[in-house]
Amino acid sequence: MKPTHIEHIGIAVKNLEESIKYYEEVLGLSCYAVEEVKDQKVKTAFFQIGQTKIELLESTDPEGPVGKFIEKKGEGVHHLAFAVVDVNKALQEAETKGILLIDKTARKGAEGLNIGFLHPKSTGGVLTELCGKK
Ligand code: CMX
Repeated sequence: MKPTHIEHIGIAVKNLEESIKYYEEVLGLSCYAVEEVKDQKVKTAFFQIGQTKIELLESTDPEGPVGKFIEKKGEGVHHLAFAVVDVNKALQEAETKGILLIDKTARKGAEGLNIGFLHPKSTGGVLTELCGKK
């Protein structure tokens, strides 16, 4: 599938507004978008660094993926997202290579991108997202 770059790094936080302060005031980045992704039960904030973004994730539901993660592990790096040309093709390719898929086909994520997740149990403990425009 050969990803072109790291599209974003997802970071689970307890409080979006509080966490944005660190990225803006200490690192000097600026938050260019805040968006709720209802389907994923999160509110997100984005920062751009070169080709890559930082995506802060605050849970909107304790039973959602980020709510459960925070409860179990606390704040921290939640997932790594690779940019691929065609998400559905990349998911199929991963499955044929024995990777357990969370999403069999692409769905819509933040910023209108197509996304699909690979299960951390088959990727060495790293929740992996594939994302792209196609
Ligand atoms: N990174 C690494 N491992 C993780 C993880 C993460 N983010 N989240 C859960 N796990 C691990 C758990 O620790 C657990 O390991 P053990 O069995 O060793 O304890 C295992 O995965 C299964 O976890 P679980 O609690 O039984 O299962 P969950 O119901 O929490 O589901 C997962 C885990 C990854 C399948 C689920 O979080 C998921 O479907 N994630 C994809 C969607 C998502 O994360 N959306 C939020 C971001 C959306 C966005 O970027 O816009």
